[in-house]
Amino acid sequence: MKLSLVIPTYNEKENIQKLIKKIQEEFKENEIDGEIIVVDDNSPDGTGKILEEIKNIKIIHRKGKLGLSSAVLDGWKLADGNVLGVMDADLSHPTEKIKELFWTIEKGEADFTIGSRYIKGGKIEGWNLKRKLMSKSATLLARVYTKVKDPMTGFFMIKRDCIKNKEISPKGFKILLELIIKADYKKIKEIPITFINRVEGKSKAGTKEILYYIKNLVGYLPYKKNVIKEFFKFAIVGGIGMIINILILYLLTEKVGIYYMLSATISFIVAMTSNFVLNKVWTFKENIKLNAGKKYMQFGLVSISALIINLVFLYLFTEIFGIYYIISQILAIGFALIINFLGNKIWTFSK
Ligand SMILES: Nc1nc2c(ncn2[C@@H]2O[C@H](COP(=O)(O)OP(=O)(O)OP(=O)(O)O)[C@@H](O)[C@H]2O)c(=O)[nH]1
Ligand SMILES: [Mg+2]
Repeated sequence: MKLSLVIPTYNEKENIQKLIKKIQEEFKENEIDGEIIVVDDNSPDGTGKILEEIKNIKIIHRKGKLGLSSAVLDGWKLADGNVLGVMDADLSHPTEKIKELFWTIEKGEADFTIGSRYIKGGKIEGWNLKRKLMSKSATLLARVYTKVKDPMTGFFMIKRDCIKNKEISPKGFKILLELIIKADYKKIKEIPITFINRVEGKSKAGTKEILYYIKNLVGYLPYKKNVIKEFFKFAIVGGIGMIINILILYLLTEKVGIYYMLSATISFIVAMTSNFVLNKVWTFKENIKLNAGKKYMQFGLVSISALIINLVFLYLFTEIFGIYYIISQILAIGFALIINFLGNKIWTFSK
């Protein structure tokens, strides 16, 4: 098999020569049939000029900063290999892992390999807390669509056949998640890597990328109909829970004669338990016995958080925006439902 490794660059003059040298050495030492394709977006720092002096690489010069994802795709268009890869130019990704990602595909163990920072053995060096938190939140949100632990990494390889005739066109930085959602692959494998924060040059990731990311996430919904289905099932279960809650409250208070505050507590617990069971076996199709105790606790915590969010929104809409409280509550329930669903999908029922 042949590997075509794309390196997108924007202002990477301090890094690019060193990186290419390292990759070429890796190819040689490990007898990898590989080519390097650098896609430069007319970097103001002159990266493009430096590239012209390097031997044995393909170069694409684009007019201006057209974005990371499209740079990767343009690079792959020029690729000869049947395995397509990508790697950042800033020396953040370990070149010594190239062989492992490639060989795993060559040996047929997977058709999609990912250099992962978030599986056992992987790590990130040099990020501050804010950066870590941002990355973690984005990764958590992606769990709605995939069980891959690091769908945000910029270091991965995929067999060319997997994306044949697929329309791949993400805006912004995160092309990997789009491939995970749209490509045709049988097996994906995450390989641990140590990510080292760039030493030279500036980061190009910013607020704009966050907005693109959220837009992309919403745009993937039609490709993941099961998520929409789960959401509606979750909402139905919530509705059933509400009926159970009111019914038991009525029966215990009126027929059994229990003090209504106590029957409200009992009915809340019964409804939550029935919601839990229904969501576990029906919405998320899990075996009822799988980690039932732990998951019940998680479900309870998410439910209570959702209730608090509901109340906060109810207050905000009513007091700050002056909306009639019944309308506020309808809106607030909608928000709380989404949070409740996401919390349980991402956390309670993620495995
Ligand atoms: N061709 C091209 N390359 C880009 C563009 N934006 C980013 N890159 C390259 O894509 C890779 C990843 O960008 P980085 O800025 O390192 O993003 P990051 O790794 O999320 O953030 P830092 O490591 O903190 O810099 C680097 O090799 C950049 O040079 C772009 O618009 N066009
Ligand atoms: Mg980087």
